Amino acid sequence: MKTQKFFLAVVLAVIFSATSFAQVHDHSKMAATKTETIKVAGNCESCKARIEKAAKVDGVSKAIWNDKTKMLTLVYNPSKVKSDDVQKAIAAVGHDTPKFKATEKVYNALPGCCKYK
Ligand SMILES: [Cu+2]
Repeated sequence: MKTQKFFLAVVLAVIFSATSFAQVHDHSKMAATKTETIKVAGNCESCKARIEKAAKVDGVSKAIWNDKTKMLTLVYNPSKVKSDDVQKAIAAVGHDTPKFKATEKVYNALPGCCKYK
């Protein structure tokens, strides 16, 4: 009985480590890119340029903001950059995202046409 339990524990340990290894392996294989759409507040063409420029941080391969839908399409490498970091960078130049808000100081410094509040 004791040996049986021990054997079972060994089998389980082997299965567990094999599964976690497989997961790690899979993860590195699919770490290519992730596409996400994020709502970003803004108005015009200069907002678009500002948002897209701010969103192009290291690890972001594509950032396209639509001034009609206010949606930013983001293609990025999740192993290099997090969506939150991109949203922080966008908020830092004056544009609100669902998670991060622009500071009043930065917002007030935006040109008149870009005041979205
Ligand atoms: Cu604008």
